[in-house]
Amino acid sequence: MPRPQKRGLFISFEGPECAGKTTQIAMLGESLAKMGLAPVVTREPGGTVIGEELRKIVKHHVGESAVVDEAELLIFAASRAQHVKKLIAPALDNGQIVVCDRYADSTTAYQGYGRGISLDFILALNRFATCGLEPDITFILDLSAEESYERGQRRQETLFVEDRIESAEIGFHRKVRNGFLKIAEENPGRVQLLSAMDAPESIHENIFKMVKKCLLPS
Ligand code: Z5A
Repeated sequence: MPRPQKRGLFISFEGPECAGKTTQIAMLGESLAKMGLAPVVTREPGGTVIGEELRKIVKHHVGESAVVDEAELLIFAASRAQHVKKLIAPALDNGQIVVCDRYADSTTAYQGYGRGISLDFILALNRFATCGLEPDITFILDLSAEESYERGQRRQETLFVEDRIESAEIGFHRKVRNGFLKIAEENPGRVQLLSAMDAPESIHENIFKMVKKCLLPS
């Protein structure tokens, strides 16, 4: 379904669990606020009432009631369809900056490269769910599965909620990481690949520099 030409700026953050997306999004939000800009910060799955309900289903049902791979893919797509039409596209059409914690690349990496579902099918489903809306710029924070696991362990000491996808075996997370690397390689115009092992401040400096370039093209 065609949608009006977007006028705002659409930024997505991607990468494995604990790569620092939340940290970087908060830092970017603060820097943009200092410029007098108020980005719409949102996340997937989630971002709308329906999306947040779907998030609970897909993340926290474990054991016998856990979703099967096919349902998992469709739930992420359903959350995204709702998100694009109800929140992202209207904000962009209104000239706003949208910063999204995960978007369609996560489906390619997790359900495609991780679970092994057909990449062609996922490409078509992503196009359908997003009405073809792609981010202007995507930051992939790259982290090894081992370091992601270590960071997750440290965090779980303070916050424990069972999470079905996070607790998948390390081999799955390695495939996901490689998937993100492949996505970066195949989309050099849109994707910026950054090491998540650098200090948060230094990662932020790079990100902010690139975002400013998009806002104020020379
Ligand atoms: N998923 C999917 O399968 N398919 C899809 O289409 C979509 C999603 C959209 C969403 O989980 C899950 O859904 C996710 C993929 C799947 N599952 N997994 N795995 P989520 O939204 O709850 O969580 P997440 O997206 O994986 O993010 P996270 O775990 O909250 O991590 P993060 O936001 O990237 O990192 P953080 O919270 O900023 O930092 C994590 C920790 O690392 C924290 O203790 C920080 O202090 C530390 N940190 C941050 N930056 C650094 C640096 N630079 N150095 C050292 N330590 C750092």
